[in-house]
Amino acid sequence: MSADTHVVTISRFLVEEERRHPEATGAFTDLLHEIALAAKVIGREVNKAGLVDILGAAGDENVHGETVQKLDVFANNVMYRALDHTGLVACMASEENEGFIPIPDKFPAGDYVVIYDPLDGSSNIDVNVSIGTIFSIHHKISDGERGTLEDCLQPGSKQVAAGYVLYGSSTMLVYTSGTGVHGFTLDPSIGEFLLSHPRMEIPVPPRKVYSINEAYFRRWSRGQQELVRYMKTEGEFGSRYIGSFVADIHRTLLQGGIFMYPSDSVNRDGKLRLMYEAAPMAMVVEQAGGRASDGRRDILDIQPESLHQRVPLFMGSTEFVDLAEEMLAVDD
Ligand code: AHM
Ligand code: MG
Repeated sequence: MSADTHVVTISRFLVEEERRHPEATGAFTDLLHEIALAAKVIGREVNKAGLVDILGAAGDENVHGETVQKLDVFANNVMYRALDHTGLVACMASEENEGFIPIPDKFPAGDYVVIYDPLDGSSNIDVNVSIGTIFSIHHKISDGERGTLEDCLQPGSKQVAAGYVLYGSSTMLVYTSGTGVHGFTLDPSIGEFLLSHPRMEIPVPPRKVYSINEAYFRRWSRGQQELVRYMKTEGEFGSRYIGSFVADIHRTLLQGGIFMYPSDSVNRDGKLRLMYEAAPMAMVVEQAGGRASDGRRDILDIQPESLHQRVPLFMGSTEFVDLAEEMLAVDD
């Protein structure tokens, strides 16, 4: 794409970012290219999801005689296969896999650790609601040539980069590598992500919106109940809850507000996963000027103990996350 069109493709953006870091090897740029490619492949299938009834449902054979995979299984495979052979990655972990994912011996290993939720909110597919992919990138810290579990279990503050892909009314890729948050929208006619949201920042003052599954009200702690009661009465907040994490966080980034998935009497640690959902989105939200907390401490400071650990989550405009922490203190 030439400069005079004023269109910045993700490729051009990444190359220009790389030039600003003379020590860069190009490996990070290559890695993000692979993730962007995976996003396009997943997005293409997500857009066809409404056609399963006529083209064949998961488990059926499609018109080509191939078995149709469930979309989350498909997305998981696409992410893995986009990265396994590149020589850029030391190991991976996916919300869809029990253990950490080594790089097969037949491929060279690299220095990056990639952790992902390949298709979050997949229960929303059947009703045509936006879903997303979330990714988190660390440097390998172990000494060996190939990555280990220790490389995956690093606190969010050590992330090199993080981001998400939203399969919504358009497909967007949003990421940060620690110098602001940048959003790209897929132009399907040319198959390229184009820079549409440079330097995203949560607006100040923010829109007063809380986002929580309020049906769990009776299970909440006293502090949590008082917080939501305050927001809807004296606080004069509005309410929005899509029930699809990537979409709820994307709205919060663009408009402000607070997303909450607290602990409750049934789910003591909430529902969302620290490594696949909370930590990467916390890096994005903090880079956009917001905050992310488990109600007591910053999400990015939490040292993970296991790959699939869950964490209560309060994320969005700084002033509302601060307010949540203050009001939840009555529970201590
Ligand atoms: P999933 O990993 O099974 O897709 O669940 C994650 C989703 C998130 O996208 C969303 O924020 C949350 O579950 C909604 O949960 P609930 O239906 O309990 O409100
Ligand atoms: Mg998920």
